Amino acid sequence: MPLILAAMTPQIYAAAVTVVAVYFIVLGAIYLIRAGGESAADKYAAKAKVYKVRSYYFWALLAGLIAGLFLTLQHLPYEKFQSKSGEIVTVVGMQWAWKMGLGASDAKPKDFTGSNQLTLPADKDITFEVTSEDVNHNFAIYNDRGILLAQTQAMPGYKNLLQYRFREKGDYPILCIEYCGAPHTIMTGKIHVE
Ligand SMILES: [Cu+2]
Repeated sequence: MPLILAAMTPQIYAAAVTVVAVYFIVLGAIYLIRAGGESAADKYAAKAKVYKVRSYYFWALLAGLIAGLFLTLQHLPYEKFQSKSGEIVTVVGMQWAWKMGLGASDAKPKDFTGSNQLTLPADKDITFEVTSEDVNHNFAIYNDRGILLAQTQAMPGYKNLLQYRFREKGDYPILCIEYCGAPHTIMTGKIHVE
């Protein structure tokens, strides 16, 4: 079991929790629909049952919340991000490409020249300064298995900071995950980590 949990990505975990939760919601709805067709006394009994379940649900939720806080808060404070010792990468989104370059940039987003391919070091704190020269985009870093690792909005007039540390060497696809026009899907890039 711990092995299975270790192999689960947050996305798969969220999907599993959603499926289980939907199952219980559907069960509850079926129960209520069936109870609705019964006499007034049965309805009253059904209501009392639901209220009883609701109090169990409350305590289960509270216990889950406390357990969740206990399990997550003990990791605090989160790893301090020493961006001074790391790299800064400027990222500009445009219809329909990414411009990336090493270092901070004072150039206007339209004037910034960059490439949709970039090589970065592994195990170093990287701060992406993300903006857009036209409409809203979303800068998303994936691994080679198609799992989303980090993302932030690329917005005209704003510089959003995204901090990430690549633990493994390899190629990381960059996608835009904010619909920005018909050719949105060609808005890709690649970060090579070595
Ligand atoms: Cu897009």
